[in-house]
Amino acid sequence: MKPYSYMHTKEGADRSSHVICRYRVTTDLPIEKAAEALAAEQSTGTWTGISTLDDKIFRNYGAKIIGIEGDSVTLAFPEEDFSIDVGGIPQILSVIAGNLFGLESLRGVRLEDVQFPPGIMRKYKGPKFGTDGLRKILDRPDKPLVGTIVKPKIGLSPKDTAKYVYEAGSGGLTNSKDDETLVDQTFCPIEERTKAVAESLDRLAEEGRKMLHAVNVSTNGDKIVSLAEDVQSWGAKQIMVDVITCGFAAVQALAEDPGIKIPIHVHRTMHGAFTKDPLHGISMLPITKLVRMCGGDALHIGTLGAGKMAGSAEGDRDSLQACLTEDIRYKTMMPVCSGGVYPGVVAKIMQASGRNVQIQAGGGVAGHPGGVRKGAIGMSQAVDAAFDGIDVGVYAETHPELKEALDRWGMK
Ligand code: RUB
Ligand code: CA
Repeated sequence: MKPYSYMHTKEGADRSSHVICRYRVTTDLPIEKAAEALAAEQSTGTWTGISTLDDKIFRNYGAKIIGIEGDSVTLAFPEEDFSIDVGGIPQILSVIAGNLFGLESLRGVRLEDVQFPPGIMRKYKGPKFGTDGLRKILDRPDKPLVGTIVKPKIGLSPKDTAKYVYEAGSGGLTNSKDDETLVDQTFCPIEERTKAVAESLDRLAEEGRKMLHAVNVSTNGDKIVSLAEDVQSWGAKQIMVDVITCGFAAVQALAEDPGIKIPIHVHRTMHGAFTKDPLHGISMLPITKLVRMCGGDALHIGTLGAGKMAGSAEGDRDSLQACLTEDIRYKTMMPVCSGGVYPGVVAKIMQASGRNVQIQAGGGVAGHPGGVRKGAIGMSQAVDAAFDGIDVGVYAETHPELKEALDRWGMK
């Protein structure tokens, strides 16, 4: 009755048949002992040697400790530990990001990265639209997409919301979206809002402006797909879902529902509860990989160090790369930079992100001294300038809406 032993697992594992997870571990134990505790908890599921565990089970199904470097521990979980068809992402997470966070012997554990073998990747379809699909709908092949979040998030009626969207589109924005907290409150019922916004989008289209607005369908698991289908039938051209509060399975259910034929914008509200602490929780990188597997078409990844939300530029860059890498079988997913964005930070974001990105601003549009339309013009001008490699300050000299925005908020 041997307890879990590092020596026992050291021989390595074939990456093509294992899920590889890298954890950052903070502990008073020797790091090998901490790695054993992690591997044991997430595979044999107990802390001591047990009579029901034989070498064969251990060899075939036990997590292998394949790397220890400083405070970083890499575990390899055999593919057979996962139950993809029935179980899916909820089951995957309970293995790679489950009870280990609560282990008393570890002061902190952070899941920093995960790599899935082809056998598991094949079971997921990835985005239906992705970056190219969104660009095609918007007829915007090269420039960053530029959007807004309708603000304030409380109190606007469907008519106010539709007016905001029309003004934003008239000012040149390609995207707008509901705030993550707005679903079907009495001040802004979802059916009326969706229909009113659809009219604005149609009017914009008649005027030659293509625009998407993501309607937030975040709700209970038993209702989300039918709500999204309803929203689509009321004229929505894009839906939004809060992935952390609704779950990865909700994103997958929306993406794989044959009736839903519009792109999915994925918000990450609540992620800060486990991404913010560098020593404990889950980094955005695994979240990004899972959202892309499940079929999100666009995902919030942070502002690469430029905006109001905490997040390291380096971590955001990892997520950006995971959205856009062509090394995996799925379509690329649009990275969304949002949170405290205004025209004066656009160049800084684009320097870090490149052109394949959606940049969006709520207050940075609605707070413009000239109103939403001028705010949208100012944001669009900032994107145009940065895209053409022109200094935003210089561009502002001949673009009054941008100048007013820079006068109000400055440059970063
Ligand atoms: C931003 C906003 C979004 C944030 C969330 O509003 O409403 O919820 O983007 O953060 P504003 P993140 O532009 O007025 O700050 O994108 O980092 O998940
Ligand atoms: Ca918000």
